[in-house]
Amino acid sequence: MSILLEKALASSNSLSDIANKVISNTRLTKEDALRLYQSSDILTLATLAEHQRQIKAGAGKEKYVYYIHNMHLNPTNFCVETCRFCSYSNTLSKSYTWTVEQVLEKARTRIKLGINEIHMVGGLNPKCDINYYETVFRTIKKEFPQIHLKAMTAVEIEYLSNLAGIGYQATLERLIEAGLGSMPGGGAEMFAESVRAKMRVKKTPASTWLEIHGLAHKLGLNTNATMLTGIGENIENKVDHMLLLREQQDKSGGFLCFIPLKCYYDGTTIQNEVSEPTGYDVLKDIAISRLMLDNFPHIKAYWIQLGENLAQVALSFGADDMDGTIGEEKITHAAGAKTPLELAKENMEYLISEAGYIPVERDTLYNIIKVSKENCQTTNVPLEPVLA
Ligand code: V47
Ligand code: SF4
Repeated sequence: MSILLEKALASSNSLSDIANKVISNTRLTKEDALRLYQSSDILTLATLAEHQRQIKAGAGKEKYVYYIHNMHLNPTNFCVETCRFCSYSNTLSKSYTWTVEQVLEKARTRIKLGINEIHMVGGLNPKCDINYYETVFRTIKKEFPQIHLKAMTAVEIEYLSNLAGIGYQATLERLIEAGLGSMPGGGAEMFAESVRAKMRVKKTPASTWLEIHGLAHKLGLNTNATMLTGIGENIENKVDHMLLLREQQDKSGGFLCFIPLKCYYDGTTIQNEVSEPTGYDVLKDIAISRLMLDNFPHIKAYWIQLGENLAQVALSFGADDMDGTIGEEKITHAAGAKTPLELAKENMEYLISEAGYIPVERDTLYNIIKVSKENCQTTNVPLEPVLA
């Protein structure tokens, strides 16, 4: 047992009862999570989360940190919803909607560079109905059968179902038939109704978001889950959000990864009504989610929103995934993120190994593609421009 873990267990430590639960693999309660959020003993929290990360990783993989060579692809930014934190969506006059051929052209450029996943999400646009997405998926899969399509949030599934007048399960079945491989975790925002009301989130309440993920799991799809912070929530809202996800995972078991997100405010009017998460808050979200979501295999430090430096630190707070190379991020950059739009694989490996972990390139379902050598001599390389 490490010295830090022994210190966490010492009876003088105010979190020692929680530390004992973590070591003995006893599920943490809502009260435990609230105490962890209220505590300023961030190093004990990190120690416990790192311990849990290692247990989940399995023997021989304790130091593995995953990343994926992927692209984000957003076919439309027109959206019928008006969530107050969103700077990505636009009204008709300022919006874009790509044709199937334009989507394919974007995909081709990146697929040539060796990506193996397309992460595709977009606004809720009546022009992009289920027929549009079926055609998009089929066209991509016909030309590139090896590419994994991680696409459609539960919010989009709800919208497409309503447009087509069919059930969620029928919508999912049609999209799976067309090539959908898994679903990302977006659109969960904060499940608490009080926060949603303030942020004017009318779409997909918690029960519907969870129902759609449960159905996807039943149909054999893996999915992810997110939680958007910095939108006027309190710590109880965050803990309740995690508890709902943990309960759903107990029932349906198909979540692969949890991603705490952090709001950016450019182009929104909410700055003065909410408190912006600090670095401390972000690290607590990562660590506490690792401890509370004991049935989730992976916790992601999304470098686009955390920044590369904080994402590196998050690896010592329970995160075991740094997401991907991405290609061209639009949603957070529309709201003022200053991180690069993309990172080369070498940069991802550099960040991970500099933080003391072993970079592992993975596919969407966490099958290992390449394990870097333990002391890999990676360097931070400048990116070649790829977009025309
Ligand atoms: O659902 C919207 C959030 C999400 C803002 O599943 C904002 O692997 C910050 O879900 N500032 C999309 N965030 C991103 C997402 C995601 C990202 C990476 C990996 C995965 C995965 C999922 O971004 C939206 C919404 O919650 N968002 N506006 C904003 N101003
Ligand atoms: Fe539309 Fe999603 Fe933006 Fe809400 S967060 S306005 S649903 S694109």
